[in-house]
Amino acid sequence: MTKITLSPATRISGLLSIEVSVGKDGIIEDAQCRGEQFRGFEMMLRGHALSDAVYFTERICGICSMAHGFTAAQLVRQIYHTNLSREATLLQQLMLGAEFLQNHIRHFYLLALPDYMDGQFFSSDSPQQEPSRFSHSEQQQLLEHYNAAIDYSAKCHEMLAIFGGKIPHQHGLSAEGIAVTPTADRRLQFISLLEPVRQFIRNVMLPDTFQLAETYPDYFEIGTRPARFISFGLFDPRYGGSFPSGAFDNFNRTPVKREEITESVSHSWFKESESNPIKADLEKPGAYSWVKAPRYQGLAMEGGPLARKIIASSPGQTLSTGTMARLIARSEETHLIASWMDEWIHEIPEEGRYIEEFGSPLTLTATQMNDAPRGPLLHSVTLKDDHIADYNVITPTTWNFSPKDQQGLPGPVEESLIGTSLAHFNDPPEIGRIIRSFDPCLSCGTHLISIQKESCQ
Ligand code: NFE
Repeated sequence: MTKITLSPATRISGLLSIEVSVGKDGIIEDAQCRGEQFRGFEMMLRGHALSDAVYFTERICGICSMAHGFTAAQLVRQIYHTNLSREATLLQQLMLGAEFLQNHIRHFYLLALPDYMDGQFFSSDSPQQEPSRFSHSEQQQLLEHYNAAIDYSAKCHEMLAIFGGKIPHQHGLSAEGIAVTPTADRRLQFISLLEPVRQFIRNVMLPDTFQLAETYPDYFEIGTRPARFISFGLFDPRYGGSFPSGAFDNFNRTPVKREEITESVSHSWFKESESNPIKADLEKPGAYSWVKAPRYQGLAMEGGPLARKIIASSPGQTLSTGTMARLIARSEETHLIASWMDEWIHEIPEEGRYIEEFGSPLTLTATQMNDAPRGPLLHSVTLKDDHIADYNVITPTTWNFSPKDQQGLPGPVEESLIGTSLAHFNDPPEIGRIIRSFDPCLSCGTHLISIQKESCQ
């Protein structure tokens, strides 16, 4: 058995190490995803006013701060039993949509694509892995698109900042609605950024994704795992395009039930105790990650664009769960979301109800679940004396990059690695390609939360 360690895994967000054990036949027999970053946002929130949740949780991460703010804002509205108007909802969705476009464009070109190109295109002293299957001129063109993608993903952040005030950590978003009025000039500014981004996605990113899939068709079979997916749903179905929520196991799609979600810390650096907050334990035997292991009905579920695509499609369709299927689903989703955004921005009136007023809190606990770019995101809160007593976050990367659970069952990325046949032991390209297809964000993945089920409800 040979051990191969990638530490730190590069071209991802946050600190991650991967260790695989490879048999003599070159097949990965075991894998460990190690989240090596600890952040305790839930601890910081204790004792704060509920309205702080939006602004604190936005700061969990610089690339999905809108997803956290959007989810926290919905959570706060649950506590006050308040809904936003159609126009305010669409405006918040436009901001969230811009974040999805920014993440997905940047992921495809800057994080995933270099895995399939020759290293010398990026650095003259880059170690040579296996040679790219793309010709020199194809790679030159992809490099041009790589450079263009930097500008297009920046335009997406500019879009978000029009109504958010700034990005990351937009302060135009609040639980009550949007603090920036959608004047005609702001809407025009938004449209003038969205239109070239849409064209880039349609005319460049989608064709490049399909060209990659044609050049590396074996990656439909590399990085596969059992077809188990979860989505909490994305965007309000009453107002146009959206993805449904659902749990998908063995070709069977069922509604998601909060009470079926559990978290194991058996292989995480946390004490196995019922105390709240739970305590770190770096000496714990068998532990290898700061990430915990969420499970749905006891099973490891994958979240993200492929999950949303499969859960949204009609049952019985053939599906690949491999590396290339994840990349294609992400690019297709980028195209779809950009076209929904084009409809929404044209429906936004200048005069509308963009801010709600809150009375007194009407409940003391709430859970909000909706999808972020990388998959299912859950925020839950318990209030005491008008302040936060307990706040919990379970992020997409916690699902995808979870370590083994108390049954010893691996997390989704570990499942995708196990069984993979490596062409070279020395610097195998398969491992990086598989893990990056999930678009890891370990800044989001590691949190300290309670293992007491009742405090999450
Ligand atoms: Ni830091 Fe995030 C997304 C969230 S990932 S990027 O998408 O929530 O766990």
